[in-house]
Amino acid sequence: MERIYIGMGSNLADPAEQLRSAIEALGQLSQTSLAGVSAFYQSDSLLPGQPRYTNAVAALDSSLAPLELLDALQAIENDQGRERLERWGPRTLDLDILLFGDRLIDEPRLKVPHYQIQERAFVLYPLAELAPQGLRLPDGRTLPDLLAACPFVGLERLPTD
Ligand code: A4P
Ligand code: MG
Repeated sequence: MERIYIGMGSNLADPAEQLRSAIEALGQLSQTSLAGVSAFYQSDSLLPGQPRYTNAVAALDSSLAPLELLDALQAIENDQGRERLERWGPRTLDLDILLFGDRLIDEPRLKVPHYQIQERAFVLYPLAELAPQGLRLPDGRTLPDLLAACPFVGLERLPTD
């Protein structure tokens, strides 16, 4: 079993509902249990002219291999109507593997840690709700280091229900 953190994002077709469906699907993956889910956060798109995003992070404990998990996440994205028209285009659901245990993965289909964790408040703050304070990236940086360098700007934490 390894602890895995998944970044979830949506900016089409009722984003909060997309995230709730994704969480349910993550909870049904084989060899995997859902260990926690952050609050939902809204923020403007990194690309201008797109609808606002809703983002959250989920923690999984899984014995799936990394590429098996990636396949499963892409199947969930497809089930929820994801159409890959353009890179970075608006999407019903995006599931990114942020961290996979303490592994460094550099394969054509999968780079872990996700390449922009450190720049994205909408990833770091929900991650911080779930991860232990002492969490380290494979390169040794801790979560508090990353948070200190990434201000909570433009993020709106939605009330949990
Ligand atoms: N891939 C490589 N590494 C990974 C990984 N760690 N997790 C490959 C998941 N996939 C990984 O992804 C393209 C390919 O990346 C996959 O086929 C997989 O083999 P994709 O999801 O099809 O394409 P994408 O999402 O358009 O690209 P990318 O680079 O994942 O975009 P991002 O970085 O997710 O950016 N603004 C706000 N506020 N919130 C957002 O969530 N997201 C984006 C999209 C832009 N602006 C945003 C947000
Ligand atoms: Mg993606």
